[in-house]
Amino acid sequence: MSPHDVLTEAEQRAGLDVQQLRQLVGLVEYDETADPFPITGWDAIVFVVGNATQAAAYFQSVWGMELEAYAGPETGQRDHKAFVLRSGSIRFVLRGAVSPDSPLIAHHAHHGDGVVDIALEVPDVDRCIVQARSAGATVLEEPHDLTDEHGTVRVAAIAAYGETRHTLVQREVAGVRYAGAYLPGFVQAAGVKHEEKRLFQALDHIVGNVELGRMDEWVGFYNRVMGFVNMAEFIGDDIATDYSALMSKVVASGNHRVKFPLNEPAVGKRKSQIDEYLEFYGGPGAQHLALATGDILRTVDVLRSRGVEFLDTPDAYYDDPLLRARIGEVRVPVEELKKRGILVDRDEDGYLLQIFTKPLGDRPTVFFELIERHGSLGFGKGNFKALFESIEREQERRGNL
Ligand code: TYF
Ligand code: FE
Repeated sequence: MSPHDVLTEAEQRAGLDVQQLRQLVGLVEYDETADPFPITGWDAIVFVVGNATQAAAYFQSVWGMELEAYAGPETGQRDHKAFVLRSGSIRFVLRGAVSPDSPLIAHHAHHGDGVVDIALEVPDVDRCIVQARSAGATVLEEPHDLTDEHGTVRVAAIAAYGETRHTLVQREVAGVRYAGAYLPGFVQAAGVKHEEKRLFQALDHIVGNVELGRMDEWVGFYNRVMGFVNMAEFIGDDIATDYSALMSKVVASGNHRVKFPLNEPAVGKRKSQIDEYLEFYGGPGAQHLALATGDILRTVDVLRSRGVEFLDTPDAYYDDPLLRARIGEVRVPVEELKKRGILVDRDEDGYLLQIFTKPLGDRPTVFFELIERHGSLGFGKGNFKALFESIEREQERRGNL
């Protein structure tokens, strides 16, 4: 087994193997001996929300996630509640203020519900911080141990775009793996089980929105600090001015386990969807999380039946004879995709199915994508036009175009 075939703790718990992951999120081979910042994979996505108690219920009952750990006043953490939810190898942590003095209140007042931390599991936190510092990253937390009766986890944190951070989590210290539920201070918890079969099993990518003219700086940040490589898929000037009103480049960890498309607004005829985000989030932040599923049809049906709203796709998208020529054979009749508004794209490696939700909270900021990959390593380039037109219709309905 090569070192980059090592699974994260969350992936192991989910019972996933590397072959399944390869298919779900499109992994590639790479030379890990030259990696200056080795990453095992995603550790957790941490959200600050206005009401973590209710958000935890929403993600369980609607998105079928399972509650696995908790910290709050009952466990000695008086400031805020934190619920740890899981679906497959994806771990969400939802934090909401309890104390009126909690620093989370100012964060939430500024940004609304959003992602504060994209935490990554790494084999060696100290090595990552030496590399990050020498590459000019802002170290927010020096490496330190967190310990409880279940063992020790070593963590540190570096700053990313806006008020987003990357906590680096080393779950094996001095040869011993941490055995607790999530991190020291959390207790194991269980909620009502809503789902026999999980609705999504892995995290594919997280998109960051940054200010006008700063996309290349952030691409450089991930290149320099984390040794991420640039992927071929990008939205340049040409596409931007025609219809997308954004520019985008994608960086990825060596084996593509962690992928970060980075968007900036493009100056166009109308107000960019990225400007709308920046205005309502109050600065740069995480825009969408792409959740990988092996059965996007069923997942969309279940989520719709529970009230999740997706962006619409006009019939013309499916009735275009060029679509059939472009996508070739896919695993279901196009009619089934049309019924649900699922988009399809093909490239030289295979195809993918994808669909986007409307914003999840009150502000037009964070949303989810569902993605089912069949060999394609891309992001749905062939769908950008239809997708961005649909996003703009929603923007217009909100009066922000
Ligand atoms: O992640 C991606 O690149 C695709 C397409 O604002 C996309 O999901 C890009 C930018 C955007 C919405 C979707
Ligand atoms: Fe995406």
